[in-house]
Amino acid sequence: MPNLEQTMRWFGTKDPVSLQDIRQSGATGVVTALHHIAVGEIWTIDEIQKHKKIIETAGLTWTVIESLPVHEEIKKRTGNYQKYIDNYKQSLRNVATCGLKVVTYNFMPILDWMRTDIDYTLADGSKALYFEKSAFVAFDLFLLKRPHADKDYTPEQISKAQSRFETLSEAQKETLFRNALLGLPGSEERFTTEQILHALNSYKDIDAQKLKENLFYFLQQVIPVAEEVGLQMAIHPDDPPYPILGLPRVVSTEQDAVELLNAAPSPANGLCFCTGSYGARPDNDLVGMVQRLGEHIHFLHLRSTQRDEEGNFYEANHLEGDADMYNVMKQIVLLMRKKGVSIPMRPDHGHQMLDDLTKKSYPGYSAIGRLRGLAELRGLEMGISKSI
Ligand code: DNO
Repeated sequence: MPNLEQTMRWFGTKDPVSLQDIRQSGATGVVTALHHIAVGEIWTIDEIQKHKKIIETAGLTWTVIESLPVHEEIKKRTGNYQKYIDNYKQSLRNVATCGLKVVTYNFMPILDWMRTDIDYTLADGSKALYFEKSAFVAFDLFLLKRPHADKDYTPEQISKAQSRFETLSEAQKETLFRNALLGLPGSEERFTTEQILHALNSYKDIDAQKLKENLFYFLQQVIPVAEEVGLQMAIHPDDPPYPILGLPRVVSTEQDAVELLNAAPSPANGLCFCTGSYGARPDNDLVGMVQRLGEHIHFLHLRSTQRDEEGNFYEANHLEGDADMYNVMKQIVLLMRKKGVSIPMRPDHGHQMLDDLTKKSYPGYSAIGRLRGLAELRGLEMGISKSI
């Protein structure tokens, strides 16, 4: 009977969580990327092999890439986008040559995930990642001062943001600014105000329709190559799953997923089903999505969020919060049986807890919090699997 392939994310040799630590979590593999290669450049066979060797020497496997990032020119379909697509195709051929199986990527313009607080203290003293709507609007209007940002919010949202902003000390304003412009997970780089405003402006003529067309074009180019070399592409949803900072986001709902799958029909065209990202919207039916889209789920990020009516959410313990993890897992177990294959999974994020609290790690990726998540999810899977 196929079981989940249990993995943990690893950011490479600079990651404070080592491969040995990951091994002790019970994971059999890591998901990782060549973080040192600039976005848009080709991943060479040599570099991929070097990375793979380090992982295998530690007794772990590497079958899932997270991420092979898509260059901004491709998302905008400007400048050298065709060259970057050709490079992407070459990277796909190279990773397949090295025996990798799944390629995770996303199509979020400029920014990846967005949180306003990376140290949100919960009642038990552990710390979680938090997205607070009013703080975010305050960041946009009063710190970033994005031109015409007020058009994107209701008068009520603006006045709430104003009140929230008035409660912040100078130090808290700085932290909010830093959190919001945090670079990609696994990187310590941050945008400056000028850089981000310039980047935002470069999307001024790209609405959701146009971004979708650009995504579909990209898929029609790369999916045939992925299929030919036996790779599975897994697109990660938007996090949070709606437009931010005036940027369109087009991988937020079940309908978005269906459309992108239909744009390039192939067994290679699939999803990274992230229950935390899709689940931050109450209108995404996670259990139904596994039932209906399961055939295309190539990789799983399991995580839950706790939402409120204002649009705030924090990352809950993996088995708590709004995601119905029991029923999601049950559908996944049934899906693997039906397909007769294991699906790779990682516990997505985790709280900073116990010794994590005094150690440095990438936000969301401390060792013990993720270990707790993995342990709970693994137990849930076994319990369900043995009882049905
Ligand atoms: C955050 C991650 C995302 C994800 C990318 C995939 O922790 O889930 O940053 O890696 O969006 O391309």
